[in-house]
Amino acid sequence: MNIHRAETFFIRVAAATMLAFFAILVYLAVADRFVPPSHQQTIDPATVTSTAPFDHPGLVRTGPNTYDAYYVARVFSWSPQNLTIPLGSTVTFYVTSLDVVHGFTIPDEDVNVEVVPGWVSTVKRTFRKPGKLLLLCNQYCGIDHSAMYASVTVK
Ligand SMILES: [Cu+2]
Repeated sequence: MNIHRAETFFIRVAAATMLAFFAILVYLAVADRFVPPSHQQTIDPATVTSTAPFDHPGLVRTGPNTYDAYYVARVFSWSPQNLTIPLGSTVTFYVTSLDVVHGFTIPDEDVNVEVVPGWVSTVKRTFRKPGKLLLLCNQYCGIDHSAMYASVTVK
């Protein structure tokens, strides 16, 4: 078989590029521990509603100005539907899903995390502006996806 020199050259360049990308990927995954920011806590979607603290979703005070907020997503609602957060506090959200993939989004506060059944997604935010914020689902999750919203009041 006769392969032209130029073709051999470009096959080698393409193979070297793929090997370099693979080496970078392995380095980031192993040496640099490059992992998603959350999705490290698992939960059985079938028992979420009977597993603490998700059996009573809502706000839990953890310090002088810090809170944990537990949210459960299901087609097509958020629980809790309304949450009041004290102005100036830092809230860590723990969000999980009972059914399909949802997106936990508070657009006005740059909060955005994917919610995958079987996993607990976390995101932290300090609320410095008072007001009523919209909480949306930003992953198409079914026919009534557009009705999947709730509110967060900061005061
Ligand atoms: Cu949804």
